[in-house]
Amino acid sequence: MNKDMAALPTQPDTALCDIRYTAGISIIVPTYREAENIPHLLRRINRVRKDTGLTLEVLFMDDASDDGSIEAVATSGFDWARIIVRDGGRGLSPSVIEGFAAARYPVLVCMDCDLSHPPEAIPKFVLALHTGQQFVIGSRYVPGGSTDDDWGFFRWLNSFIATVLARPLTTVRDPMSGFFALRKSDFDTARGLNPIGYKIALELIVKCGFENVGEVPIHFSDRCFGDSKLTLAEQLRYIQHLRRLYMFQFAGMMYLAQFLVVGASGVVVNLSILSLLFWAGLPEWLCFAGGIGVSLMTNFLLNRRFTFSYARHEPILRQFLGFASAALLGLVVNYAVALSLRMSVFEEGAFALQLSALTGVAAGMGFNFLGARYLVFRKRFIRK
Ligand SMILES: Nc1nc2c(ncn2[C@@H]2O[C@H](COP(=O)(O)OP(=O)(O)O)[C@@H](O)[C@H]2O)c(=O)[nH]1
Ligand SMILES: [Mg+2]
Repeated sequence: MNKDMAALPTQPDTALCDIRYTAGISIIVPTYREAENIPHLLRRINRVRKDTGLTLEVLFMDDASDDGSIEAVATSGFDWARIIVRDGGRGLSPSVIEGFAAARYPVLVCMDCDLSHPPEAIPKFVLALHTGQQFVIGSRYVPGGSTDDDWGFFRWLNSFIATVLARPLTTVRDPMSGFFALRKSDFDTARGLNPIGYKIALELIVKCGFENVGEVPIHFSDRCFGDSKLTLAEQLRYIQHLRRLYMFQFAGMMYLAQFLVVGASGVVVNLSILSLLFWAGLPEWLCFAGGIGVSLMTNFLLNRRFTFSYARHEPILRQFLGFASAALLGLVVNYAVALSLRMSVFEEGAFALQLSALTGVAAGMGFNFLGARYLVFRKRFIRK
């Protein structure tokens, strides 16, 4: 989890002198139909370049905009700016990821082209990386950060809800920001990035497990030219993205939670079958056995289908025998723990018997879960 998310103090300009000797910055700008904005952005970046002496390149990752973007970069006269036209279909996150991979300098910055993000903040990002942060975000929601005044209530609410939903994943105040920086070496070691959706910073923070994430306050301006490409479909995709990140971050807990729900359903099945058989006039020993047998099967099938769905294409008989053996051993563990507790810790007192039994049940269930998770439904069964 990220430990240090406090806003970075605004650094005095003199501190920026040191960073001009940094090995270089690659600024990645995903673009789709931003021809009007490109010259303005490049002019502002050029001013930063001159003021700080930073070595940098700008890489526009364009999705075949066909609106004069290529010409806008070519005629800018800046040999440190280039445009890569992608042809694999549209997508903001994949553009950024490809841009990071193609970057030539060790510090990566990602920003929008629509002049929402002030390039003047980039030196502070670099400084923050130099002074120990692993990931730096241009933030609207830390002291000193702001948005243009004409943000309506619904736009604010939309952003607020999206941020709150990401809260269990990170304590960063503005994880929705598309303005951020990191080291290329950290990006190169990132595995399993999912290039879906708009929220690439959140994806990187969660998947790379950064310990130190800093937030630099920025003023977020409204776009001057062109239209936003953030559609409703893109926002719905965010929910999907969140679910994946939750699964990634809390996988162990999600498995246990689902296993417990299935276990509870097994209790209901057991009692129902038992009552049904008893009502049909069968002897009690058979009623108990029927209840246990059927609930064992429904538990197995539900766990196979939902809790450990990654292993549901593997041979069912082998899995069932493993599951039943783990359950049987779980009963033995349950019994042994309950009995030994009764003879040592809970020798006397009110509910001592019940407490021993409950602890036995918990130990048995824990054993069952671990057996199912790591032996019966092993991860190596995943099919690519
Ligand atoms: N390459 C690429 N860039 C995109 C795509 N969609 C949006 N962008 C760029 O991503 C940045 C942010 O998009 P924008 O429409 O401003 O989103 P908003 O700021 O959330 O309204 C801009 O520079 C866009 O040009 C896309 O499908 N492909
Ligand atoms: Mg924008």
